[in-house]
Amino acid sequence: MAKLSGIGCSSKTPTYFLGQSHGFNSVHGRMPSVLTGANLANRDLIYLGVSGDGDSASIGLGQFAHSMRRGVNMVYVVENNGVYGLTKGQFSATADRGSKSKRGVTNTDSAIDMVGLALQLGATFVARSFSGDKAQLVPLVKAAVEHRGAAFIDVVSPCVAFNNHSGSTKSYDYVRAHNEAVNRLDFMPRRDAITTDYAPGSVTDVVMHDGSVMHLHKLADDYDPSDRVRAMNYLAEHAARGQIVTGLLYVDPHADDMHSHLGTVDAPLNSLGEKELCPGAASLEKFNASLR
Ligand SMILES: Cc1ncc(C[n+]2csc(CCOP(=O)(O)OP(=O)(O)O)c2C)c(N)n1
Ligand SMILES: [Mg+2]
Repeated sequence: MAKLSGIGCSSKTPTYFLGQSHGFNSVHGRMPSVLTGANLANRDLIYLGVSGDGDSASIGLGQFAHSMRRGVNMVYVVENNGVYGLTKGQFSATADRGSKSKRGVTNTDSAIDMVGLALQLGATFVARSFSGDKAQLVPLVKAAVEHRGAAFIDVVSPCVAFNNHSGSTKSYDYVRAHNEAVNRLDFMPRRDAITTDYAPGSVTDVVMHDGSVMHLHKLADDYDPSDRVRAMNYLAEHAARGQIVTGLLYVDPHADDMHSHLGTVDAPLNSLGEKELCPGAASLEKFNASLR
């Protein structure tokens, strides 16, 4: 397991768990490129990137975008509180227009919806949840770990110090009042016997690469998590009504990751020796000839 992060209260999270894992606390907004490099060198690790809304939607927006479109095999978690918590509560790029800071200042800029961006950029597993809803969030994280490709989870995480007051749209009270869950997820690892017992139409099963199964309990009848374009519309329609859509919003169970796009060898690149890396003049000649 390799856990990587940027800078912020959120990016401190990997310090608090998985003490035996590889860890890298990178520069502000640079987690995605450091993670991409590590993943290229050693594809045999589980990659977990933890970031904040400032780290990923402001200084690191470009890095976030390219890790999504390249399909880097990772779980990318943004702890989204709508503020730069560590530097004492300035509005971040995900703060809703019209929401108020703790000091009463109104935010006049449009908000970036990271879920909308991830969908548009080609992420193959896109979800949103709430730090106050463990029952929804934990299976989403488990399923994201088993997904092969870029898995993005936007976790609305109220900042109790700077953004949990009545003018905030990222407070516990506001999110509880406006949360629209599209589905509930059970995650069944492959080692378990899989038995199903459900009323037809109320559950959708998604089989992952390794054979594990996601049971999706539909809460919104009109919601189809396999349709990227409809997911984008659904998100936009509900955002216009002030609703925060949560759950597994999009998944492509047949997704591929960056290594398969690039056609790299199965062995981690950091394990290749001189023989594989310098195959000799004859191989070079053959390769050059193929380009002439
Ligand atoms: C290059 C650089 N610019 C600015 C900063 C100052 N800085 C530290 S954390 C931060 C924002 C963090 O916001 P977010 O990612 O939302 O994390 P939170 O603390 O809210 O979890 C900023 C601007 C920095 N550390 N490095
Ligand atoms: Mg933040």
